[in-house]
Amino acid sequence: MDALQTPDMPATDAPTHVVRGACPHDCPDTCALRITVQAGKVVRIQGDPDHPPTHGALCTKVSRYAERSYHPERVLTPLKRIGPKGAGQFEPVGWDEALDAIAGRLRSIAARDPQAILPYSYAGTMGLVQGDGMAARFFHRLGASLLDRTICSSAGGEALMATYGRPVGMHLEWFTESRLIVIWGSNSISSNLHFWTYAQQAKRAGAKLVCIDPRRTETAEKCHQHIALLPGTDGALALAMMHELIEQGWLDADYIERHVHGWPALLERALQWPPERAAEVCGITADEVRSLARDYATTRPAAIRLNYGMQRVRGGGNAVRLIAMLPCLTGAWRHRAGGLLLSASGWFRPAMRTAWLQRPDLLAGRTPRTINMSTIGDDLLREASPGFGPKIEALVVYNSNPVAVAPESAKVARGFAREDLFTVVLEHFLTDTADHADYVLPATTQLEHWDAHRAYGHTYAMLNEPAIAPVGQARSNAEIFRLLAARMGFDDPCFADSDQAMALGAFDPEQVSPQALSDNGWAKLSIADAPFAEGGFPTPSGKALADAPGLGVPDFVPNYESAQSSPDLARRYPLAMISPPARHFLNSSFVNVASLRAAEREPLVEMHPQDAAARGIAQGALVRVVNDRGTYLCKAELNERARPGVVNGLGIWWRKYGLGGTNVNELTHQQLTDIGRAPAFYDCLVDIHPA
Ligand SMILES: Nc1nc2c(c(=O)[nH]1)N[C@H]1C(S)=C(S)[C@@H](COP(=O)(O)OP(=O)(O)OC[C@H]3O[C@@H](n4cnc5c(=O)[nH]c(N)nc54)[C@H](O)[C@@H]3O)O[C@H]1N2
Ligand SMILES: Nc1nc2c(c(=O)[nH]1)N[C@H]1C(S)=C(S)[C@@H](COP(=O)(O)OP(=O)(O)OC[C@H]3O[C@@H](n4cnc5c(=O)[nH]c(N)nc54)[C@H](O)[C@@H]3O)O[C@H]1N2
Ligand SMILES: [Mo]
Repeated sequence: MDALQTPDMPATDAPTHVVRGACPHDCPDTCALRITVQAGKVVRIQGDPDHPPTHGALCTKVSRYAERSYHPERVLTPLKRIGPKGAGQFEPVGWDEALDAIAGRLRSIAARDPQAILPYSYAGTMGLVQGDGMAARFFHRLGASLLDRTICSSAGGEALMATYGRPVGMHLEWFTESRLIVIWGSNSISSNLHFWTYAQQAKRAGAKLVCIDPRRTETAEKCHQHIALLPGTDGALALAMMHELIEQGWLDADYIERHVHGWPALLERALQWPPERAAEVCGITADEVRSLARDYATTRPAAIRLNYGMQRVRGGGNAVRLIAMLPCLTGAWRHRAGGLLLSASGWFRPAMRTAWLQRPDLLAGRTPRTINMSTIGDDLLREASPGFGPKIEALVVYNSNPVAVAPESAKVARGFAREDLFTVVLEHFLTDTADHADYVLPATTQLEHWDAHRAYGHTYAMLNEPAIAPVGQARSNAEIFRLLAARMGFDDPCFADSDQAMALGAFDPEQVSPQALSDNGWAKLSIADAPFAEGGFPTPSGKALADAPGLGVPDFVPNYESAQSSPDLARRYPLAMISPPARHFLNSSFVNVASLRAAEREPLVEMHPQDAAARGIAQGALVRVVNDRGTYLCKAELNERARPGVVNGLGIWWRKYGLGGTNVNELTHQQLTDIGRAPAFYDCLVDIHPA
């Protein structure tokens, strides 16, 4: 945690002023920023000391945000392709030329079938305006294919909806009062730093911290106990914990009776999971299962910080449903420092003016098909068919780098390389995806535009004011879609709304005080301290659902790829590979910031020394990580962060900064999770050979 002095800024006597901002990145922390500007330049970015979750501290990456915004390789003019697809050869063109050409092409495709046009975006910025604000209005009016935005959190998100009615959970702040914190599938120090600050306060006050993670992360090292289970086996562990709660008489019968629906059927299932059975599936000891259950049941208040790492497997949705039942069975929700937090995003839903921001009514009765962003590799390679609809002829990408981040990337890259595909990419940099564009349009960064933000790891609404004028000829995403709308002849008045008006109008003023937003840059939602102490889950019955409509009672669902579920495959590819985030990158963002890339050194796969010895692989050796889908070239990092049988391919390098133009998604597949249609990135068998 270090605040940054932007390097190489001339010291002048010019006066400075401070602008309030919000970190735009896809991270649970959504920090409040204080941006110091001098002579029209950002000279310093700090965390807001008054915003409780931020507490004046920023991560290393965002401390370097000015370095990213003033990066010499930033795209500063519109670019037109002059080389083969994917070669990244462009010439600068004027805005009018680029926008006229794009609107002309989109219009001619839309005249045949607008569903042949696909927007592709994720959370490069989580802003409500520069995310799916004006862009959503544009694509709704156009009648383009809809995008199912599943790449990150939809397995866990829909599992929470099935259990609690919405993705809601504990307040971040009360973790300080917990006596037991189970950090489950989260490397908090790396990807949820501000939660870790609260957890440390609890630790200093005597709380026990337990980490459940196949990898011995820096977070696991700092907990009292680390349970290194096999990837994709969390559901079995949760069932065995329930078994112990039942057998030892640790259930809160009164809470269950009043606030849980469907427990008897789940109880029957849990009784089939004695600790020995789960231990076998999870690759841990029965004592570990028992002690976890005992700690969880007998420590008050007990909190679970679940994160998305554990849901990136076939059974991720069922596992989240099972884990989300645990605090209902022990009554942990009775205390404000007990319960569970996976996502807080659902708390914002009633306060957001989503229909106004996104205008789905502009579809005017049309019901375009939906394309799942997680199967973009296959879908770009599909011909027209009655089941699929028209071939995808045009892609408009913003806030995402699918060629690097989507699963089975050889297919994704092949799809993006189609000569007949028209691709527009709104970007800050020439990413692997932008390299495949017909036109690249220069987008503003968070320092240069208005936005409004919700969070998924805390309960403060946030406002971002522009600190500086756009760098070069950059324009905000919203402005680019506004200009395209005008050229397409879209005349609904909503296409004239300014970025500022959209940011200030994003929240219902009755629920999020506009005064607080503009005075502080943030405003806390008003939610009870212990929101489910007396039940009141946002389900129709107000009860938590062990048995959910359409889904039934959750169960352990084994991985697609594991020794147990696919023994033939496991004989050929005996190592399970997970590919969690690298600490100094944010997904594939920041890979091009030299100081952060230097901190991550090289594309690495962590292996246990035993697994390496069996393959004649030495520390630092160049290796080929392989399966039937592809080959990833990287360096072997031998250490005990990896448990035997599991390797960690840290993500997500740009392919062009990788070795041999590869990254870890060469190996991942496009099969989807049980709930939420999400990718199963961490459900992946490989083998490793010296290169
Ligand atoms: N520094 C940094 N911060 C980030 C990101 C980043 O790339 N870099 N990414 C951001 C994004 S997009 C997201 S979605 C969030 C959340 O990101 P998450 O995906 O929750 O990332 P992590 O907190 O690293 O947690 C993943 C942890 O889960 C572990 N894991 C993998 N498989 C399993 C399993 O089957 N079971 C269990 N119990 N654990 C498993 C991994 O070893 C890893 O330590 O983080 C955000 N924050
Ligand atoms: N193997 C493996 N693959 C993974 C994961 C994993 O753990 N393992 N994690 C998955 C997860 S959780 C996620 S969320 C996805 C993330 O995947 P993406 O959402 O694609 O995230 P990034 O790679 O950070 O790319 C975001 C891009 O948006 C751009 N951007 C940022 N702000 C703006 C803006 O204001 N305007 C425009 N036009 N562009 C902007 C950035 O420059 C960046 O290139 O990756 C997934 N892929
Ligand atoms: Mo994510």
